[in-house]
Amino acid sequence: MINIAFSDEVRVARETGVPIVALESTIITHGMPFPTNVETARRVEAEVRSCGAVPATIAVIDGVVKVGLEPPELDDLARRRDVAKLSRADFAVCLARGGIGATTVAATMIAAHHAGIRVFATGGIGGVHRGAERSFDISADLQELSQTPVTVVAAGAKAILDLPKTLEVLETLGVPVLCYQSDAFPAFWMRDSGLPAPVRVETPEEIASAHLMRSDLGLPGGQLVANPIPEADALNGADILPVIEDALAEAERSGIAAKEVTPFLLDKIGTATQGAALQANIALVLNNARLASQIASAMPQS
Ligand code: PSU
Ligand code: MN
Repeated sequence: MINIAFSDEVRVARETGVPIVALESTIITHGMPFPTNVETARRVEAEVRSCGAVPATIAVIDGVVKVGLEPPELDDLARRRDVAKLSRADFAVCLARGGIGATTVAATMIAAHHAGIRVFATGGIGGVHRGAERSFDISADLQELSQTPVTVVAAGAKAILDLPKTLEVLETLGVPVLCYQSDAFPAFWMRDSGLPAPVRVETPEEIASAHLMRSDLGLPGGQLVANPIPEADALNGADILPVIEDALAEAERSGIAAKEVTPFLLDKIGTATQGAALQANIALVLNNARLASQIASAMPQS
């Protein structure tokens, strides 16, 4: 039996039909440095509340799937250095052993679906890594989007990835990529990756009805909503792209592989940009939290 525990806030929301937005925890433990990680996590939760929804930050603590963290739990998770990064492959083992783990996009989708939550906000998804034709490094996030009916709001994907291949794999897997009020697929810190939007959408209502229509059609899987970073917070390609190249070269030289790749690159880029990348990251997560709250509010509450 899986052990799920809801925060008080999420439990009340479930009973009273208030829309709920799932949030991941790998961004806290492996995506941002302390204390910015916990400050950002709190701000994102507050943003969801100010939009009339309830945040459910998801993590595994002592073998329990926590759907919504109480403030001391969030604090503890953000400070610890022994937290596993859990994707689909590691999730059940961690639960069975009573371990502690932060959920990636893939694992957060699995937990959200178990809890009946249909909308999830994050920063960027994992994707096809550059050189994947040699390394075979393709994030399990893509496969999860094709299997688990959760709508994930992200600012596209970072240019640490091979973005054309990432979009190709999503298309092959049958995952709709809905670019919010944009003709371009966004590239995390930048509003335009240079790749055209597979589908452009204009409203949260449209996104919510497309989600419901998928299940009416009997199609498994969710949707990726790609929400460009606000103009005022976006970085210049000329500033960020060389930093990405350096970080990739260093990862290659150091033989970084498997689940260490993404955290390694995020850390290098954060340090090299002296916080500019991190500030942009915070702004785009808040922006995604707002849109996810609007989408959740546009779905019928059961
Ligand atoms: N990309 C980001 N920030 C992140 C991650 C990805 O810009 O924090 C995290 C997310 O939790 C995502 C995971 O699900 O990394 C993907 O890891 P991997 O590439 O090892 O599947
Ligand atoms: Mn990987």
